[in-house]
Amino acid sequence: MSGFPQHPNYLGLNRPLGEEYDLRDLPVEGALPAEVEGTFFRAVPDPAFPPFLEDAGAVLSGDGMISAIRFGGGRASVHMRYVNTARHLAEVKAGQTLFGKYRNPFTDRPEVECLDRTVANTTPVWHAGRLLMTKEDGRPYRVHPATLETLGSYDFGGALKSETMTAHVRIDPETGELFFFGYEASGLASRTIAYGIVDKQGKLVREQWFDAPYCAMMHDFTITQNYALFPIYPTTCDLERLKDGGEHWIHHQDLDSWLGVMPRYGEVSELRWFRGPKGVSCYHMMNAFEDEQGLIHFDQCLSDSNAFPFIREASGIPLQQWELNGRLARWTVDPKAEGDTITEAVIGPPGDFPVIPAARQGRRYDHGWMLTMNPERRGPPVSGGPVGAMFDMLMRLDMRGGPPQALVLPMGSCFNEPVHVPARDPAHEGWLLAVVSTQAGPDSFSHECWVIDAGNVAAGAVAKVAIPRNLRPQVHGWWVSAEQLAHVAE
Ligand code: V55
Ligand code: FE
Repeated sequence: MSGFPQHPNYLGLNRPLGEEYDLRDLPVEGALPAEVEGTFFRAVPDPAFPPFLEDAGAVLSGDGMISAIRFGGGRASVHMRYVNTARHLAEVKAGQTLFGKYRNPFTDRPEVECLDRTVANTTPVWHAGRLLMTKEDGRPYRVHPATLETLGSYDFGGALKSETMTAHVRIDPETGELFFFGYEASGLASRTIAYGIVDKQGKLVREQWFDAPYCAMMHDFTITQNYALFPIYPTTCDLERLKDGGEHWIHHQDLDSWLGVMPRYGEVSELRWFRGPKGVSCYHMMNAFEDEQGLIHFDQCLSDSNAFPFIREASGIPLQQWELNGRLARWTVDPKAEGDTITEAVIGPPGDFPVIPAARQGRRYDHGWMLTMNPERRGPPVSGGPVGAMFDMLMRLDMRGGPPQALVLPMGSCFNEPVHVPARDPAHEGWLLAVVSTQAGPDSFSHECWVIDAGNVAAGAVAKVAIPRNLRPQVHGWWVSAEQLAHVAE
């Protein structure tokens, strides 16, 4: 891969690779737990061709690749394929980049006007026997879980009206329903939010639309057993700016944040907006739940400004990464009370990539895991990923107030987001799988998939699977058990 700019978006761990492969019988150190049987799907953005204009936001526009690390019978294999989006296929055919800046179609080459420009690079979602590669700026692409072949853009059999669907869906563990939203649902820069429910069989049974207070970057949302919660942080889009060839997103420190709260099976007319602090931003929520008093708690990786340097730069915000006051914050609202008050409590460290057991989605939970930076590290973190710095510490947080546990990596190593694999024994917290990358030279890295006891992360990996290939940083992953993989939808 050549011709890429000398920019951190394309250097070191972020070096474009574009390699499709299948490697079986990977070297395993330690013993793979028998119940880790299934596939760890990972979304890995990887730009196939150099950009034709300057765009720091292109770090989010890498062509989606799907990586599958398969476990079974004490063995592991790894597989990598491009998602053959309309965009990727058009660029392969042309032998060059045809699409311009991150989420600005007015900067595209004229021949791709009206072509779907999503890159399906953010989360592999499994639901009702289907594997979907998602990105918030468009509709998902369906991928075959066994062959990794792209089956095409997916609209729930023609039922989806929204032009977009989030990469952060929420699945209720009891009903099996998938809850999702899409923003800019009725077009570029629109305030329209779509809210949808897909039943356990994969049928889109409800889609309602409502307006956000302003057009905001809405990366994630949450559900509880009775509510759907839509957070709005003041990173906004403007159609005129896009038409002028500008940035999709500008962050505003002086604008209110909001939390939209509605009964999850209710009407959008019942949605109420609660007012949050000005200028804050969050990409990922850990969870949300209702307590015995009916209060709603909403736990999120919050910071005082947008975590992406390219967005702060475009917004003229001089804050550095270490000045963002990151924290795991709990917002509490009373859906039965008058007014629009949100109360905030700090319940955990700065960091991101929060993970909980799928069985606790929308319910009170005892523990969660997240990535953070070792406060005692001496020296710079590994460069890479969209923020430019990779996390080097995994934490297990006890939400009941017990002490946290930490797994600290040595200098030069970093974590990609873990997935949780449940254990059969209810007394065991299960396993975490995470790709760990280690710098070997200025431009070379080694990679392993670690299997970690989720209840005892401080003990380190119980098994390490070597991946003898180059890998770019992953965005999100999804665990699909062998049992689930046995039921692929038509
Ligand atoms: C994020 C990632 C994206 C994106 C918007 O992690 C936000 C946050 C990989 O693409 O388009
Ligand atoms: Fe995300």
